[in-house]
Amino acid sequence: MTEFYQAAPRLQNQYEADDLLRSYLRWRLPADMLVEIEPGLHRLGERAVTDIAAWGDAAEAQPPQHVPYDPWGRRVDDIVVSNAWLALDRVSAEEGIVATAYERRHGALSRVHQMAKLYLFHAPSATYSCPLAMGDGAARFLEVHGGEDGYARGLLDHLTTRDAGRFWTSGQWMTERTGGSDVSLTSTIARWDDEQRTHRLWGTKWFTSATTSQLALALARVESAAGTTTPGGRGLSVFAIELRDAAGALRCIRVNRLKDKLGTRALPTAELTLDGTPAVLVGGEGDGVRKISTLFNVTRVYNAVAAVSGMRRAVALARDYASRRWAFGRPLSEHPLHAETLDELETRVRASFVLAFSAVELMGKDECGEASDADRARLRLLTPIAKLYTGKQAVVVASEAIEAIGGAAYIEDTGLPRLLRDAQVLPIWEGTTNVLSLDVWRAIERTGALELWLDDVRDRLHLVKGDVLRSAAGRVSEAADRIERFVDEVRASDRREANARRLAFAIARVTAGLGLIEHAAWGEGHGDPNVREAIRFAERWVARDLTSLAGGLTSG
Ligand code: UCC
Repeated sequence: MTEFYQAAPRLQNQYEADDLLRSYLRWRLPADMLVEIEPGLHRLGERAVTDIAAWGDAAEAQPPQHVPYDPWGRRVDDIVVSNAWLALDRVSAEEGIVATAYERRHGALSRVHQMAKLYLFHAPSATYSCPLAMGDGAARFLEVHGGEDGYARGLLDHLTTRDAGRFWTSGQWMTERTGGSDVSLTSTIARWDDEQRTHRLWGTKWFTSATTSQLALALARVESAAGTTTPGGRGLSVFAIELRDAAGALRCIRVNRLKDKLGTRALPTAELTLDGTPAVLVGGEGDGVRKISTLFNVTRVYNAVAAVSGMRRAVALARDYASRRWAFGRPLSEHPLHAETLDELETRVRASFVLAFSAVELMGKDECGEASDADRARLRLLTPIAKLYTGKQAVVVASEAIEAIGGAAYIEDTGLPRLLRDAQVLPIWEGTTNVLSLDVWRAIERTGALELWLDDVRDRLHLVKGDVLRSAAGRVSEAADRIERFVDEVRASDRREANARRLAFAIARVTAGLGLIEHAAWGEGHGDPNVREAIRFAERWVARDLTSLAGGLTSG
C-alpha cells in the first residue's frame, strides 16, 4: 500500500484566477485601456505566484539584521537585508507599482490601474508594499506641498521612476515614545544650522518602518532663535531627510535596535535617534499634522488594498486546499458547511474590494483635478472607512482561512501562518480602528461628508435596474436611512465618540453593499460572464450584513 501524503495548496496566475478583479476592471475601465494594460496584469499575476512569491518567501526566511559596529569597533549601524528584499525593490520599480499612478497615462483611472498592480503585488511581497506605500504617500505630499521647488521635484522624480537604479522609497517618521496615535505629542526638535544652511533634527523615532529607504518624511517642532517651540499639532512641521551620504553612511542617525515584530518580519522597522540629522523643511513651517495627512491618506488607501490582497490570497489558498483535501469520504469543497464557510469569506473579500476601490477611484479623480467638492468630501470620509473596515476583515478572513486549512496552516514551514501574522498589523499601523473611527467624525463634522455621501448613495441606488437587484437596492436604501437617523440620535445625545465605531462600520457596509449591487447590475446589463456570482454575493451581503444593520444600529 502506498503511503498517503497530502498535496499542498497551490495558486494559479493571480490575475487570471481572480474573477472579481477582472470583472471589476471590465466594468470601470474603457475597453481600449483594458486592452492596453491587461498584458502587464497577466504578467504580474504570474509573477505573484512565481518569482515575486519566491523572493517574498526568501526575504521572510532571512529577516534584516542590525550590525551596530564594524569589525574595528566603529559605529556603523548597518541594516543588512536579504538579496530577495533587494530584488523586491527592483521589481516594484520595473513593474511601476508606484510610477503607474504618477505617469497618469490614463488620467484619473491610472490610480485604479496602479492599485490593481498593488493588489497583485502585496500579498506575495513579504510586505514590500510598506516602503512603496510610504514612498507613494511622500510623492503625493511633495506634489501637493513641495511647489515648484527644485529639491522637492528631484525627490519626486526618485520616488516615481521605473528605473530601478534611481528608484527610492520613503519612510514616514511620526511615531515617538510619547505616542503613536497622538502625534501632537511629538518632541523631536528642528534647529536651524546657520553654518550649513539647513535644519538639523534632534529626537527619537520609535517606529520607523522600512529604515533602508533612502528618504523619510519626519515631523519635528521648529525651535525659534530664542529656543522656544509651539506645542500641539500646529507647532509641527514636515521635514525631508535623506538618510545616507554618498558613501552609504547614515547621516547623524543612530539605529537603537530593530523591532522584533509579530509579523512583517522581512520589513526593517527600527527605533532611531536623530542626532543632529540634516533635514529640509518642505511645505513651510507649522500645521504639520494637517500637511502630513496628505501622505497618510495615501498609505491608508494602500492599507485597504493590501488588506484585500491578503484576504484574496488566503481565500484562494483555502479554496484550492478544499479541492485537494478529503475528509469523511469526499473533498472538503463538497461538504456544504465547508462550502458555506468559504462563501462567507468570499463575500467579505468582495465587499472589502469594492469598498477599497471606491476610495481608489475618488483618489484618482482628486489627484487629476477631476474631483468635485462632493467627491473630495466623500474621499475624506471613505479613506478612513476603507482602511478601518478592511483592516479588521483581513484579520478575520486570514484567521478563518487558516482554520479552514486546518493544522497544517498552523505550522511555520507551510508558510501559511504568515497570512495571519501579516494581517494583524493592518488594523494597527496608519491609525487604529478607533482612531480612524474618530477621524470619520472629524470628516463628517468638518466637511459635511455624511450628507454628501447619503445623497450619492441614494442617487446611485435609483439607477439600479432589474427586479432582484432593485429589491437588494431597497435594503441598502433602508440601511442608509437608518444611518441618517442614527447620526441624528448620536448628535442629540452628544455621544459621538462612544458611537464612532458603530457608525464607521455601518457606512462601510452600506458603501460595500452599493458597490456590490452596482457591479452586479452592470454585469447583468452587459452580459458579463461573472454576473451570476456577482448577483449571488451581492444578495448575500445585503441579506446578511445590511438587513441586520437596518434594525440593529442603536446608539450606546
Ligand atoms: O504606522 C506608521 C508607519 C507604518 C508603515 C505604514 C505602511 C502602510 C502600508 C500599507 C500597505 C501594506 S506611521 C504612524 C501612523 N500614524 C498615524 O496614522 C496617526 C494616527 N493618528 C491620527 O490619525 C490622529 O487622528 C491625528 C494624529 C491626525 C490627530 O492629530 P490632532 O493634531 O489631534 O488632530 P486635529 O487637530 O484634529 O487635526 C489637525 C489638522 C486638522 O486640520 P485644520 O487644522 O485645518 O482644522 C485636521 O482636519 O489635520 C487635519 N486632519 C486631516 N486632514 C487630521 N486628519 C486628517 C486626515 N486624515 N485627512 C485630512
